Amino acid sequence: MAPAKDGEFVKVFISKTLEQRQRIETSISNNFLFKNLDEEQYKDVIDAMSEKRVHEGEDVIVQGGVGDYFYAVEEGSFSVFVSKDGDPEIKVHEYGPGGSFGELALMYNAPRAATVRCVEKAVLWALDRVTFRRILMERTSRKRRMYEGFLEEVPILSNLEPYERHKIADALESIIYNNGEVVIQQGDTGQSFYIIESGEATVVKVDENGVEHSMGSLKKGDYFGELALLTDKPRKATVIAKGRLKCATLGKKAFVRLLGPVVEIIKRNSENYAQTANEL
Ligand code: 1OR
Repeated sequence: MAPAKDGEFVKVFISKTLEQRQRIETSISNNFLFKNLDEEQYKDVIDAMSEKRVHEGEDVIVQGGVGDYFYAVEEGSFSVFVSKDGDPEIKVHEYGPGGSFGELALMYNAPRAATVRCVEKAVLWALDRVTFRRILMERTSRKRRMYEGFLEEVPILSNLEPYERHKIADALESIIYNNGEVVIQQGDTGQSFYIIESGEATVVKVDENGVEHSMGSLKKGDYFGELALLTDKPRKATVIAKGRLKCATLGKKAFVRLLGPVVEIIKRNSENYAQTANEL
């Protein structure tokens, strides 16, 4: 360990090989909590991480314990268990490569909210509490706060666990469109899913004879763009901003992973469009 001074912080530096650094980079490359770090922050996070190997059946985190580390998963898998009021524990979640856990106790100075148990021999990268709070906490809690109230009011997401909405918040990015701007173009390949934060959008569809039909409008809390992601088919309609439109967007991979619990409802809802489109 060779500590280096940075203002009031003593940076944590755990020496590692180039190969270990590359493995960390791969493990966090698709993790939203590590997005948009500047070069120095990114380097500080990698410098501070330590490798932890765990075997099947080992508890990395025990519910009620004190928060010391945040973990990013390189390989292996984990199950998450919660026990309420002394009742037997219930499995509530799973993590695999690219996932991360253990942020809650560090963010809120709270006891560990769940037990995280290794299911399949794993390699983890552990980040100490001080470095987590200094570099990753601000952006994470800002985003969770920013989207929390909004996501609670999105009808399709209202029945999710608060923690599931937090994970969605981590992955959302807001985009603003001006009046008349095309958000989705009929025929394009689908990359993202959209939820309207404010403003309105109109939906139009051109039929095989080139005739344009208005398919209605969308308002705050409505979502669109799910169909191409669910079916892997081209966009079925064009969505245009009506006035200033602000959307929260999720990329395709995050949509599939995070909206898993509501995908069946989304699919059922989308069958209504098929009916409307057939009536054209
Ligand atoms: P922690 O520091 O509290 C346990 O340590 C970790 O398990 C926690 O951070 C999260 O990273 C992770 N509720 C609470 N923590 C969860 C949950 C969860 N899932 C994963 N963790 N759920 C709500 C259960 C009522 C599951 C939601 C899908």
